[in-house]
Amino acid sequence: MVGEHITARARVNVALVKYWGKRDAALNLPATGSISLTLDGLDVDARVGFGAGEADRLVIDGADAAGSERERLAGFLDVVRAAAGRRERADVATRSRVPRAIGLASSAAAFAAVAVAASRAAGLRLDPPALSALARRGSGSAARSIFGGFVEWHRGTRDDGADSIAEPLAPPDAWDVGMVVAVTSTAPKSVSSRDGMRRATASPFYPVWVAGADADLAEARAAIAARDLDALGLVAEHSALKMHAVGLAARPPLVYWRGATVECVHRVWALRADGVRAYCTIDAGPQVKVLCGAADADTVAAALRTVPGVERVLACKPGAGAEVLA
Ligand code: 2P0
Repeated sequence: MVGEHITARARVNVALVKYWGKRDAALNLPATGSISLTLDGLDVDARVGFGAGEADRLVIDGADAAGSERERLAGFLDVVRAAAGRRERADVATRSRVPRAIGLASSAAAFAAVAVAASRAAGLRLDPPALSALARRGSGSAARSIFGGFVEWHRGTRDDGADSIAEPLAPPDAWDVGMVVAVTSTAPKSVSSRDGMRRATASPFYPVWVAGADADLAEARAAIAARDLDALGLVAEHSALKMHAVGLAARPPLVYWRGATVECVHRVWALRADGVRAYCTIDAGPQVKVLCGAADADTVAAALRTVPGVERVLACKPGAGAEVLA
């Protein structure tokens, strides 16, 4: 018998205090907590059902999943099946509205959407914290995309990861901020986040990175509670630059930036000198993401478009958490 199909939607998130390193790679348990903003408009829909048959049917953006992508998704479905005590094959189709060319990883949105749809299709009724713990098994940052707006993912201390879950800090409509993304390269990245994190762990700066996380988290949490954009922006820039410093000092080194990446950072700092409250963050790739007041997003986007090497600029608003569509 083929069970009911469920469709769910989840959105990408951008970390303001970064997740960069694991205390358990199998369970995706982070070495530090992190804080992010979920974005509107960049989402993934996942339709999942369980039923009779031999092999999982896994379709990503209209094409059969293959290689490591298939392995990772099938492995995640095994986690759902084990939790639900089911053995049927899965029927999964995901559709991404995160343009591949913009270099914003959609795995957080994808695994959050699959976690919501697959758990429900398998007969589990999980609350948002449990969904967050489940999504984390697919991709660490997916734990945060279960919730909308500003979100904190806790490191947790338990070996089984039960307390390494995200929680909302402020809903998407609580604060009028924007995030402007400057795309500086659409080439596939040379080192995946997963491999980059592994390499960063051996950097001589890694212990310093881990030791500073709690202070950064406290600063960001307080800034969000006070709706203090300057305080949040400053700690976000600090966290991102420290994350990249860890990689620069690794052997072999990890350099995600292109020339235009650095030029965008300088452009944002020049805007700040002119009184525009805008702050950079950079993930495991060459794009620059700029946190600003919603009213300044057009000014920031226009400035970034003038930076040589910037291919595309995208302005986003805070987005909602993962949801069941049908
Ligand atoms: C973050 N990144 O906090 C950090 C900053 C990239 C740079 O989370 O191995 O795809 O699946 O847990 O979640 C990207 O890493 O890695 C990421 P896995 P994930 O957003």
